[in-house]
Amino acid sequence: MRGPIVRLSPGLFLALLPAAATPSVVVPPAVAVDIADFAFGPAEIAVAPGTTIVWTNRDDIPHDVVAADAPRAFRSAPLDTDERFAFRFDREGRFPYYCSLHSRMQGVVVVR
Ligand SMILES: [Cu+2]
Repeated sequence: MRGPIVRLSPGLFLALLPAAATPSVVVPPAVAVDIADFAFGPAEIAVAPGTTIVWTNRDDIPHDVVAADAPRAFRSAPLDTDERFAFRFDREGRFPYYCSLHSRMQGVVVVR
């Protein structure tokens, strides 16, 4: 991450170098949920905080993925066949969602 440009004395600059050089790339886990035959599969899934859920529409008609609780944490655009939507769940809790095009299509992400 780049902060604002500031002038540092050479000594201070060197003092900061080790921290800046430490590798800190962490790839968070991702979990797949398929949308097929007018259903989310699995309809209920439990993940650890920081997990990204990736929904993929396997049907040949559009579906979307919309958080049920207000304020909505996520809302995808309508997904065509094989299109995906991803959302990272950082907070613990129970997050019901549905397809706004077919409201009987419902799912839940439990983060714990
Ligand atoms: Cu749908």
